Amino acid sequence: MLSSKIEETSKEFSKDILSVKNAEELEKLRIKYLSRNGILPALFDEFKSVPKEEKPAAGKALNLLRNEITQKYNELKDKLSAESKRSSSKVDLTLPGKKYPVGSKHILTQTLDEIKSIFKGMGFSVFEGPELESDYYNFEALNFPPDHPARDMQDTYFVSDDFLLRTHTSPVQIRIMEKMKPPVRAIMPGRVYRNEAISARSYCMFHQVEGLYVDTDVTFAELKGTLVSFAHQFYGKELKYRFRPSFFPFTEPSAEMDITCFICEGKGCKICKDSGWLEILGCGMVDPNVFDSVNYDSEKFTGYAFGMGIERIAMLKYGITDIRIFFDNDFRFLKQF
Ligand code: 2NM
Repeated sequence: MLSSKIEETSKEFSKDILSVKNAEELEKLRIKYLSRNGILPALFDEFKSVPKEEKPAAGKALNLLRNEITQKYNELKDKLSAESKRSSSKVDLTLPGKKYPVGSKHILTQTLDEIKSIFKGMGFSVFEGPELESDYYNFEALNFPPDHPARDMQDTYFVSDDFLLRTHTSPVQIRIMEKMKPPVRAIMPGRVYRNEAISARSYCMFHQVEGLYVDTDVTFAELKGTLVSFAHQFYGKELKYRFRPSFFPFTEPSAEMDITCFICEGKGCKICKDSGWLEILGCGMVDPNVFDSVNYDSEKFTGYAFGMGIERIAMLKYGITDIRIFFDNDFRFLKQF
């Protein structure tokens, strides 16, 4: 009998729908009752063979059953999809935060920043200039004689007969003096290039900071005072120092500055090659010939200049024994600073 089947189906559906917990089970429910081969279409098939006088009552019951099933099915479907949306966008505020790696400046940049800041504190400005230079700015204006070994292809990267990769930052000092009248007090940091055999101690490119002070009555004593103050600020107040006579084409007299080896405290070790001293820079009083190149009156003005290699300074400070490691981009080295 159709009417009893309708009643049974209604009861069975009410029971089945209670156990549906997710979209997969809901789909099984839909297939069982509503799909083309499901229970509901089968009941409608049976309706066709119901005797005429029973049709109104049976039809009404069948329609009620269909409405009930589709309505409850749709309600549950909406409820489950809302729940899954809510759970997928849920933010768990108790989870620990993501860790983002923090980068840092290259150790050469950090060293240069520190050097710049010390000299700025003593009244120096900072200037930069081209890395591709002319023979004139790199050598001639700086009083290098025509037969100086640095002017050889063997030692310098020539790009053409007249142009080269600068071997020091001194050409920037020439350019500044051409533009400015004394007093001039400035440092010039930058890359320099030398055609040397590459080893733990020398590389084809490195960084320099050179400094220059020109005014009336500038003395060697002022040069020493400035450099000693720099060394104390950079390496610490306890350090001892000495100035040794030396030679550069662009300064007369010239000197090199040593500090006591802070690795062995002067006793002698591998870093200072058992001398107890570390050379940190070269310096001197600007040669009058250099002043002539830039049309400064060498009777009226005197000046001092100095230069240091940043890699060397950083190697000494941090105990680095191979210059090439600065340029390898090896993360294990870089992340230590
Ligand atoms: C050094 C050592 C000594 C220097 C001299 C000049 C200039 F342009 F004034 F002549 N610039 N840099 C100088 C002096 C550089 O580097 C080891």
